[in-house]
Amino acid sequence: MHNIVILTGAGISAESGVPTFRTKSGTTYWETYEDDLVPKYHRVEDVCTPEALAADPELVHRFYDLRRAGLASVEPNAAHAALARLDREWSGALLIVTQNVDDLHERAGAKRMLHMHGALKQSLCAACGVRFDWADDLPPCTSCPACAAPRLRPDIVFFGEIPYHMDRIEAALAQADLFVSIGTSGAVYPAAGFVRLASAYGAATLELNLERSEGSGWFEESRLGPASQLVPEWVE
Ligand code: BV8
Repeated sequence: MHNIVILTGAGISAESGVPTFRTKSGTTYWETYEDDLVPKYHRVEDVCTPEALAADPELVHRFYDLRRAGLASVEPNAAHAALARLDREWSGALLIVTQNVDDLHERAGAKRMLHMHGALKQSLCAACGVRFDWADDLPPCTSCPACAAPRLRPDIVFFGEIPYHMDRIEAALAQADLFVSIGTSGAVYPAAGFVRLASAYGAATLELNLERSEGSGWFEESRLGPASQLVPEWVE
């Protein structure tokens, strides 16, 4: 097992207190954020599509501002720490591909990782594609004087947009001896299809999840339980 690719989803951050997207009760993440300024959302389409950003940028920015603010009160858990230790100690190739937009993998010390759906701590100029570290007083888009009006947006991959780093992910999957999926429902593509790609390339496949995911049938092995317990056990 020399080359490992690990896919993580909202479930790895759940025990840190970050809400997941799809819960047994059916209440989705998108409906759990509200405050006095913004109404309760009822659909992904309200806050996580390019059309939503165009229709109501204030609402979309507010939704992501709320989630970014939430990062201040959460910490990495034992699962993030175990992956960071594996990253430090593993001599073979290793890539952590996270669907999450929180910064818990980085804060745990992970280095060989990427955010395929973007990151709350970044913003993007939609006019020229330049990224900024998020700050309260966001700098004007100084990199593109040509921008008549810089169009800063959350550096988040909305539904209908192409995830980041797909070439790098597909190259890693082609070389993988082992593909491990942690804390994801297997509901969102193309991430949900990675297990099939890895399998087709001959990799062994393992799922660590609280409950069987939509893609469980594609894994050689599924271990069910909380990530904070399963991941350190697996890394050991
Ligand atoms: C694209 C950023 C084209 C925003 C997100 C019909 C069929 C198939 C596909 C489609 C279709 N119609 C449309 C599509 C495409 C669409 C899609 O897949 N839709 C789905 C809903 C059907 N996908 C897209 O639009 C993507 N783009 O396809 O472009 C393309 C692609 C490739 C190449 C060229 C062109 C873009 C998708 C990205 C959208 N942005 N996030 C934000 O975060 O606000 S998606 C969002 O869902 C998050 O990123 C999240 O990570 C992701 C997946 O959710 P999960 O992470 O799995 O979280 P979830 O709550 O669902 O599950 C949690 C799991 O953890 C559960 O299983 C639970 O049991 C488990 N768990 C809970 N607690 C624990 C635990 N496990 C362990 N321990 C615990 N304690």
